[in-house]
Amino acid sequence: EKKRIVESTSKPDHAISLSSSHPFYKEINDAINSHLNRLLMEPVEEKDGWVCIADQGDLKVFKRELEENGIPIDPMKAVCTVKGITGHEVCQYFWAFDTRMEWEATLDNCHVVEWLSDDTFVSNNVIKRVWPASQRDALFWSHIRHVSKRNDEGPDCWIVVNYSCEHPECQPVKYVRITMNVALICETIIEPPASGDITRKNITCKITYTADVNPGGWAPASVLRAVYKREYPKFLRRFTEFVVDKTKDKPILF
Ligand code: 18C
Repeated sequence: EKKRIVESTSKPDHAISLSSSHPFYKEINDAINSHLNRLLMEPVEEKDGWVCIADQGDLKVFKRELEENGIPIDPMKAVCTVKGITGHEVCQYFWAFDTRMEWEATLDNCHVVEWLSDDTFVSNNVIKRVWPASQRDALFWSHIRHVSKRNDEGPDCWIVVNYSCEHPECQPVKYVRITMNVALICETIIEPPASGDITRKNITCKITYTADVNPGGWAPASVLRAVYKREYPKFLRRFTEFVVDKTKDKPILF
């Protein structure tokens, strides 16, 4: 049985995992599976309309230009390799609500609307306004999961999905509501030392990030595309540096 806590910033007492009778249960499992399948089926590279908009070696961002009724909804994909952190750590910090404002540079504020279980909550992000467009917000469930190897080829990974939803306690009355389907998927590569324990020097995290965002109403395409081109690489750099910094003196969370 879920317990409802409004405006909470820390994890309250709630069910360990989401009940199969919860209205979001199927949607969450479907979204996780479709992201994992997509990751296995489609390598992140420049083909089929995908173009690289940032190449910094260890960090690459791709987009595919797409419009719906004149509104740009370009899907974004990024790959990033970072030494010294695990996929579990990266996903834990991407999902954790209490530290979101420490790495999110494009938000005015955010709050938890409802905790659904130990691994899932609904939150509201209010995004900084970009002139001349109206201010936006987003309402989404956020779910974290460890996925064990499905077979010999399949990856062992951690995944977080942030997926737009509705909630009676957070109606879209004040801002234009964006909708999104965002996933962060991480694999950990371990190169064991010849002798001794595994340290942070022996681990590398391979991150795949995908974002399908609909800005929810008119937005000037050229401004939006320029903001994305600047902000997505910045977000990945800033966020992964944040995780490196937060974990450097902590035991490795495998
Ligand atoms: O995935 C990220 N964060 C998650 C946790 O918060 C979550 C959020 C995803 C929202 C993603 C997209 C927002 C798009 C907003 C469109 C706004 C339209 C404005 C009209 C412009 C003409 O999953 C990390 C997300 C990293 C997002 C990078 C792109 C964000 C663009 C936001 C625009 C606001 C920029 C303000 C810049 C001011 C900087 C000082």
